[in-house]
Amino acid sequence: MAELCDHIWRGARLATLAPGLPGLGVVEDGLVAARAGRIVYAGPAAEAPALDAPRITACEGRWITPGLIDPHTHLVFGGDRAGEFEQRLAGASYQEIARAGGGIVSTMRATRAASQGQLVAAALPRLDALIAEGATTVEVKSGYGLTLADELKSLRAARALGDARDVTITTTLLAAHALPPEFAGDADGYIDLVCREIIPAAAAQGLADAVDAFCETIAFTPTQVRRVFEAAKANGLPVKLHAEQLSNSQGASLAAAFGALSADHLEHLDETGAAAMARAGVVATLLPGAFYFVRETRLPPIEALRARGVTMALATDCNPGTSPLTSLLLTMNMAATLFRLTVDECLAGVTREAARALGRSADIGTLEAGKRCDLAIWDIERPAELVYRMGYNPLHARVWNGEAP
Ligand code: DI6
Ligand code: FE
Repeated sequence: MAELCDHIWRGARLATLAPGLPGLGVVEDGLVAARAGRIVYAGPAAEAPALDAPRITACEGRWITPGLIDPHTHLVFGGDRAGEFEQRLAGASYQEIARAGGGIVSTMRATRAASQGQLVAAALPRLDALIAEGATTVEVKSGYGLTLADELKSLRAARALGDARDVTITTTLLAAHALPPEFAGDADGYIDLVCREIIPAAAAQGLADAVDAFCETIAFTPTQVRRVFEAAKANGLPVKLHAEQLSNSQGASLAAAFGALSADHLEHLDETGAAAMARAGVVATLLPGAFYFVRETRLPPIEALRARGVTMALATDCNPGTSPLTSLLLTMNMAATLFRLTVDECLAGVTREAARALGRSADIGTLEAGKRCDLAIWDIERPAELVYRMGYNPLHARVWNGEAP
């Protein structure tokens, strides 16, 4: 007797991304079946068990990939920085803009002034842009509140985004993003607040899935980040790190020592850092949108990462200052064009490896039985089209948690 499912997609070409299969794990005449939001079968139609479902969708040769995953965004913030962008085009430097009250502090002020509902309303169009291109999971960081109340408000706004749309939101507490002006000259005092109050409160209220920090000369030192990581561990939260973006602070090695899920940016990563990441299985999350927008010229050491078997995820880094980007398709194009990633690396970067960067590989990121049925169905002839084109969206349909429109 045929096993009853909720929905079957047949006549599709699959990029399963299943580990163990070469490349994208392509299946030419593929079938995906789902029940109760989970994949029951994904593979060759010829090898499928007897399945039936009240809904059967003929995919007419379209490609199905896992739903896309954006594993690094700062989607929740108040205000915007378009005016600052114009000033920069007119020749103003970051320092001049910051001295005039702009930069990250202006976003902090607008975020503090906004209610949770206003933050949600501001973030929804950004989230919708990601969803429109097949994103089914999006990580959202706090980091523009920089007080206990405003960091928790930002995390609640992030969680509320997941209630407002059919998408999985994972939240990351990034209280150690920048030094708020009221702590000027007392970074250690602010780190005390982060470790003693903000991390424990976010953990106790179940508002954070992970803790992140910005390890940089313009942000926090490795010693301060270590304290943040120790507090995260003490509160049972995994860590990740903005590391080696503008200089080499040995942040990646520090992240590796704490078994971080990922180290992100990495333009200034050295051999020692790459080796430490490889040993600890830390995912390298590359952010080509930030690289592009700040007109960075130093490339992340892709060859060293490949040689050591460090897997690479890709993310938009959507934020108002250095990456106002809400397209994972364009992110893949930038990773290929600017970083010379292959098509297979790009697609794995926004699916299987992005799931690893969130510690969610058991649940999402590939088309495999038992995982959540998050699918992106594309009007394309070959996967390279998803990486090759710029500003064109070939998404045909998106399935989140087995729910098709
Ligand atoms: N890295 C960055 O480039 C941004 N934050 C971070 O951790 C800058 C954020 C901003 O300017 O608003
Ligand atoms: Fe970031």
